[in-house]
Amino acid sequence: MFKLFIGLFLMMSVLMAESSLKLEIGGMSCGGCANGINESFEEDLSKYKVTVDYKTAIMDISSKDGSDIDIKEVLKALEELGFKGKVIHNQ
Ligand SMILES: [Cu+2]
Repeated sequence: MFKLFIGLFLMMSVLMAESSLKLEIGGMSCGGCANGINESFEEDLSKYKVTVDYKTAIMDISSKDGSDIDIKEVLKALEELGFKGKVIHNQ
């Protein structure tokens, strides 16, 4: 039983490690907000390729070198800019 748990945990860890993600962004009030997020990531987190669409409130993010995205780091960066990110899709 214990081994099953460990197995499931390892499987989940693998599934949760993603090199590209979609997030829903809360708190944007205009297209400038989306641009601000894009620019901020280009400056401070340029290891990620980021596209933010104000109309859909969706952010696409992928790591340029294919490594796993540090989701905590991404959510923290968004929070510091005044936005709330929520992962909506893993692929
Ligand atoms: Cu704005």
